[in-house]
Amino acid sequence: MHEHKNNSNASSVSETLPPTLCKLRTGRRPVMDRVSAPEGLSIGQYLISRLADYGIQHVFGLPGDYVLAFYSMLEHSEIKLVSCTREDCAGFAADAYARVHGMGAVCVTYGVGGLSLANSIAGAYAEQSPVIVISGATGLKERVNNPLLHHRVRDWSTQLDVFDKLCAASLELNDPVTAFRDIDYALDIAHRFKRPVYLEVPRDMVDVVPEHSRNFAPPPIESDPEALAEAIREATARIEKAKQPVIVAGVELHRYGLQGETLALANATGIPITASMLAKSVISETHPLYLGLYEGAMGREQISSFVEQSDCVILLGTMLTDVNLGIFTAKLNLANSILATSEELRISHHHFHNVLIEDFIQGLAESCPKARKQTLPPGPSVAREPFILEKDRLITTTRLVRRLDESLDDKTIVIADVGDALFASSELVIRGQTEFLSPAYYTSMGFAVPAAIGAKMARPDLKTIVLVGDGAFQMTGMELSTIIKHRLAATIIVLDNGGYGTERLIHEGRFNDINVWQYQMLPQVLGGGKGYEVRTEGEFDKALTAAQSNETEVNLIRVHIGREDHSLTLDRLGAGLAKIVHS
Ligand SMILES: Cc1ncc(C[n+]2csc(CCOP(=O)(O)OP(=O)(O)O)c2C)c(N)n1
Ligand SMILES: [Mg+2]
Repeated sequence: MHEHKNNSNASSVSETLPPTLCKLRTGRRPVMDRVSAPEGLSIGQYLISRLADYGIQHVFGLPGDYVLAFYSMLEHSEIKLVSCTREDCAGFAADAYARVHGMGAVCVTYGVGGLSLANSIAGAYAEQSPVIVISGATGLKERVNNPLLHHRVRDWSTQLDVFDKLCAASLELNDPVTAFRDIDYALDIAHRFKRPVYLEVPRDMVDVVPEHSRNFAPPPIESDPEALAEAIREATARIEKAKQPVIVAGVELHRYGLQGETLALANATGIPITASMLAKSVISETHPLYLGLYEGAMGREQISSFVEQSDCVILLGTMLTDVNLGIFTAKLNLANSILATSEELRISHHHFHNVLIEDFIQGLAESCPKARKQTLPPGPSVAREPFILEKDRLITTTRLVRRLDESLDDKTIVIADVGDALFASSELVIRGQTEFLSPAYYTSMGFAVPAAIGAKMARPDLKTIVLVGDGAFQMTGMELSTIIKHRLAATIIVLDNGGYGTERLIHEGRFNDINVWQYQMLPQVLGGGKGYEVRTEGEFDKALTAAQSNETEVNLIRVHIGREDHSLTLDRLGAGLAKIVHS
């Protein structure tokens, strides 16, 4: 067994994490075993106390009569309520808060609220973001004789059934004896499996103080020691035999707090790291062993061929989604790969059961395989050309991203919406760890502006920059109103190409054109912040500089982008897909 050289690295990474994430970063272990529930608490009060146990300091949402009693209880608690303009926006905000903070919560009313929230929670499930969904509901006593109460659709349980499909656990708190246990169970599931959970609270249960309450003892989840040892032996042997091993870091490394362990493995062995799009910035993109994003034909050619020629691709916490794999233009040979996720571990064609990803990565780092020394392609910060501003030149997406890149530091979170905003921002070099957020798998438009609220509430110390297309902005951009109401500082860059540019590439049609808004006037209309309208590189430079130095309010920069202009990444994807279609 080799010495575990970089033990210290894991702790230095955890020191840079926000305190809550440090507390939660042990992945599967329960946050707290409640031996007995505190006496005299009502169901609503108990739920609030447990949210606080998980470090949740903000709950996003929108009230309605079925949830007012709980809302008022929340308002009088230590937790801050953040009301949004729509429930789906509150869901995106809670999702971003969960990604940055470790766990998030959203609270809405029955039917009209919950069903509007469903799409955001579907995204949280798909991308493994632990959001606690709390919904009010009709009182149990009100249901006698089956009346048609407002917001009800079909059955009393319709909304519960919908969320059952979108969450890792869905429970109605309809029995005082089991309510505390159900709350403990749901929170434990969200924490350990990094997925949303749903709690429905009938309005006449909020103030009920259970006479007896059951406790939940979270079962331990542990690796099978023999399977673990064998998997580490086999992975070590493969890595030592390989000519060109490479790590593809996935989003689960962030969700389970395994960046430190992964860096320990890379630093000790010299194995280079790439990341998938959904995991962008899971490892700081300026780390010396970081090569860039691996995204099939969408990514830099040098990186794609390095990974695809590798005889040992080590996929750690990576979801094999179409976007991560460059819309399936990636040519990965799983027979040459080690794939470790929270759901499976396979080494070539051998499948191992009951091995936790955290134990596997830690064990592998400790076994410290002797990997061959390799000549590496340059990392993203070295590979790029110096940027020379051309003042009067009409700005393009690629040049905008280069200019933006110049202004990034390790105190800036970038949030990208779906569309070319997402593809273009893959070209940014994110300096800090986990400072890039995007819905890069579920790809629901409208994520980014509301997500800025959640991210900013979770990390007020970091600057927040949003890149969003005009189409996506028209979906949820009114959430700027909440940003302004809470006096949050953020820079929102709206890429205005008059419509759905990404879709135009796939299929032209007038349905891809949208109504033109004077986006730059919105701060004035909504009561705060500054708006800018830019066409040239010089104008963008000026607006960005002003926005970056304005740390007290929102700055909206509307950038006119040519109708046919695309980022390099989107161009590469188009070319890659064309090759597949025409081969
Ligand atoms: C909620 C939702 N509806 C529809 C889509 C399908 N869709 C994917 S990209 C896109 C166009 C995005 O337009 P815009 O935000 O202006 O970005 P652009 O493509 O112009 O860069 C659409 C409609 C989606 N991803 N999400
Ligand atoms: Mg557009």
